[in-house]
Amino acid sequence: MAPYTPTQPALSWSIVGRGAIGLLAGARLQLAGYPIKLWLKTPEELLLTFTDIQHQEQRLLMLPQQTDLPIRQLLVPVKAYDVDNAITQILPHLADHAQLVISHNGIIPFQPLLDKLKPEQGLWFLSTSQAAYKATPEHVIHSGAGMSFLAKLTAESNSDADIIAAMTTALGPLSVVADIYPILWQKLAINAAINPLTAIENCQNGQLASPYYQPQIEALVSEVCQVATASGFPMDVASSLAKVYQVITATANNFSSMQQDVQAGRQTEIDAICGYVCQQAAQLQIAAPANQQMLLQIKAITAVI
Ligand code: KPL
Repeated sequence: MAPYTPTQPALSWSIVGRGAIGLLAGARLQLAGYPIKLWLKTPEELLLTFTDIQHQEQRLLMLPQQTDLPIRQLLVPVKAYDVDNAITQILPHLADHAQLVISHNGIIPFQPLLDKLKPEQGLWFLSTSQAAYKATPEHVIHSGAGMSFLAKLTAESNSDADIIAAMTTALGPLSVVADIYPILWQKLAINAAINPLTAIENCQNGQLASPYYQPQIEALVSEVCQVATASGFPMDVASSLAKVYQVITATANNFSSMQQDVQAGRQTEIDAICGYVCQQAAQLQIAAPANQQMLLQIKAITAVI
């Protein structure tokens, strides 16, 4: 695909929260000349140390979003369970033509979000396999290079090329797709296999390469494939399993986001991952016992933390 060239000077972006992917995107945008503001629960400046993929360190000052200025470009890289709440809070501050890019693990229904937006406001979904983590609350490390997929969920508009250019800078290499669902289901297979097991075992992703976990991984992935296929997104078990094992190898030293959430006593994205698989499976009258078991085990662990 030919690279996109912005049609006007770098547009300013607001980024919700201070999660690792949001700070990675913010750092890369700011370094490329985009004005960046952070939308935080408690508005404050952030003096960020950013370690890029080549281990180069940069110091960046990120300012909080002023609530009196309409937000035109908004990146919402928050957990699946927080998206609705974040957008509801920011809604009164959005410009009439604002473009919003959401990015999270798992699948949530988009319609309730679309229903909140004005006719000229745009909604996009970005799925990324870029990896980043925070060594401290002020230090983000770009720990693994991956690619991202971007799809527009609302009608085309004049600013689309600028959004694509900015997201290429933020989290590229980027591929623009017409339908995000096949990508979301593929990522769901990866997250359903890796995230709950690493959280339950309290281990790095690489430990799942042991043959001990193979029956569980195969069961989880084949259930995701069956449900995705029955939902109209055909997925083959062998190639999906191969992708899961590629990610396990490529991220062997990483701790999954769910392992980190469980260890930090935070809410997890299990409802949008195994929970979504179980919900769709129930509607389609397909059995999904492996995903059901992960859902229940993660709920049980997080209930006692
Ligand atoms: O997306 C991830 C996550 O941790 O949420 C994987 C791909 C499993 C990498 O850790």
